[in-house]
Amino acid sequence: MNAIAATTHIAKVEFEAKGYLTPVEIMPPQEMTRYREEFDRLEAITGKQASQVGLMNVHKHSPRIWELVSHPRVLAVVSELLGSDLLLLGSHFFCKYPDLAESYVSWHQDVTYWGLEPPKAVTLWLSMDGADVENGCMRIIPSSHRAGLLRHGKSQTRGNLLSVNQEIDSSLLVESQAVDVQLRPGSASLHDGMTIHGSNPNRSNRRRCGLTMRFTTPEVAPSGKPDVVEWKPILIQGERPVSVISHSILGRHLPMPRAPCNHWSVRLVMQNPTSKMSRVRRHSPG
Ligand SMILES: O=C(O)CCC(=O)C(=O)O
Repeated sequence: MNAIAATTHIAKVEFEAKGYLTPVEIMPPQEMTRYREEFDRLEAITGKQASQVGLMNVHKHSPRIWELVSHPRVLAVVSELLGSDLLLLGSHFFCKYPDLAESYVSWHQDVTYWGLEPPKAVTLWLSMDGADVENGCMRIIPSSHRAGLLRHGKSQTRGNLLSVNQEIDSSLLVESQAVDVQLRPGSASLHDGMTIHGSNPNRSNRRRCGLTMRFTTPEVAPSGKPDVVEWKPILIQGERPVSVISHSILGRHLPMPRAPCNHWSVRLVMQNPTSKMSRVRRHSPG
């Protein structure tokens, strides 16, 4: 095994054992400035309140955010874990402000409401501002992905940024085992879709913004279940899973034309023959 193959192997073994990998440098902190400026621009248009979790799939409109989700280093590290054929399910900014009402992210497993069959996904969380204990960095329970999917109830505490206020009861996990995922700007963590994670409120005087990128592989299909996220995945690297994928408007807007996986919506309809698409309630991914 050569040195690069050995590093790759170690990263994958560590990820499979612990359910996460951190820190992974995507770019030096100074290179992050131009991307942070783009987030600042989007935030100025959207407003802080809505920018906490409202900026979803911006890579479809902003060439600069597209550069992040298709960054060679991002794709290389995700490929180490999932293989070279990759679907980008979506991207989502999570931003906690010091001057808004306190917000946090409850303990949860990502794939619970993601409607993936099989429920396989990896999130890359890219630090835009720098994340530490004080400003509410992400916290992860090591090896928790091995316990399988846990029951999620509703949080009783105000300020949960998750879309349906889902929460794993604290009696089902050992909170003292949590690891703080502190990251400087331009660095990332990766976690398995089954890994339990969350984050505390931002108690600093600094913003804490991260861009989550959600990846899976082409053999994964929508489960067709109700009450799940409706994804419009993009085959961001590698082979197309089926022949029905056609080029779409994405190709015209983005520097690197890629087709969305149209077979997903086809399968979604086929697996819900009795339910109208409009009746299927959908969640946002967070
Ligand atoms: O940014 C955070 O604090 C939480 C992010 C998260 O829950 C996720 O990436 O799934």
